Amino acid sequence: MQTDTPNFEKVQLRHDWSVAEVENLFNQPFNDLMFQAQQEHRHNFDPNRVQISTLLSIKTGGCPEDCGYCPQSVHHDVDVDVHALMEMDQILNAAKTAKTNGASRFCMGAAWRYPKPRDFEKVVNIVKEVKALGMETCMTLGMLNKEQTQELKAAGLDYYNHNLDTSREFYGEIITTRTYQDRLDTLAHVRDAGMSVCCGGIVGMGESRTDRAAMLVELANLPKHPESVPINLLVKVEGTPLSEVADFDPLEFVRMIAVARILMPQSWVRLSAGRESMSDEMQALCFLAGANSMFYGDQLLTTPNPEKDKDKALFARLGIEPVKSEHKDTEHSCKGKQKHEAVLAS
Ligand code: SAM
Ligand code: DTB
Ligand code: SF4
Repeated sequence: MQTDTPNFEKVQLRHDWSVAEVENLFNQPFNDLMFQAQQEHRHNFDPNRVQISTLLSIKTGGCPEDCGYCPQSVHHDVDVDVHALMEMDQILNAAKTAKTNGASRFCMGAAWRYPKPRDFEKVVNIVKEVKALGMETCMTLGMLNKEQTQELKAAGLDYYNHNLDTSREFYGEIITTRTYQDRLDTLAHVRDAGMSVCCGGIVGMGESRTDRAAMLVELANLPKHPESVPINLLVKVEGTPLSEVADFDPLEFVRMIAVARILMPQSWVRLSAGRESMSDEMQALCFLAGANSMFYGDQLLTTPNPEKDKDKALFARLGIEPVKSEHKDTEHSCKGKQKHEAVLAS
């Protein structure tokens, strides 16, 4: 039997993990970790359904922040196609195409430290129009204050993406222009405004396993688990300070997914950036470990994502089908079940 939406039981989700305890999860034999993660996954979700989002960079490059991984920072010498905030028509056309292609959520990213008032006004209108197409909306615009989160919520924004990126301890090695607390403050505003939180991080930046455990602890110990947890594998872009970091062990990446699933059993764990460098077999292990969301479409923000045909073939090989809508109403319960309608179009 297949169901589109998870049937969450009212279980007590934990928010009191210690780093040592989570390191012990990581340190288990691979097969034991996978078994535990798969049990959690099956208990909460249909293991053969993956939620599909499409990304669009609505404002690219020229960002004043100095995030070491990011091709869009003015601090790095990367050749990106810099452009100001896109016109409404262009954005709506991209959203319609994404919908036709089977995406249930349209995620829009802007390379800002925070949105300035004139841009913010435009962004609010963009949310209203995309929402009117019948899609879930997600935005990632940098830091927001309380009033901005309330306005976005009123406009119909479903999700806000704002990543912690790494552990508190390693953060200063990667970003110096804003603090960990700045990130947490924006996340609290988003939560208080009643939007769903999309928050995760990046692995493969030279951090330790302890850092990875500590980042997951930060996420799981938030007052409420983020509804969506993107786990990005660093895309090494020439011209960024992290372009020469050693390749990351694929099985350690799978462990990261599995531990995220165990800590946040009712969250959508997103296999995010970095799929272009992953084999089908590695992605299959990620789905087995509990990943159940991903970006679909040839482009992430500035870097490539696997071609749509390649992902369609992967889904066919694995017998995976896309989720149309999550219909998740609270952290602990999800009552809505709906007929599966989504298909992947090329
Ligand atoms: N400027 C906003 C912000 O930082 O919140 C939104 C856009 S930013 C590009 C969104 C996220 O993309 C980052 O937090 C980071 O996790 C991810 N990201 C950026 N560059 C990446 C890369 N080269 N590899 C993997 N993930 C990356
Ligand atoms: C997230 O965690 N990953 C996405 C989305 N949220 C906005 C972005 C990935 C960006 C990868 C590098 C690029 O394409 O510029
Ligand atoms: Fe700017 Fe976001 Fe890139 Fe950092 S990750 S440089 S804030 S666009």
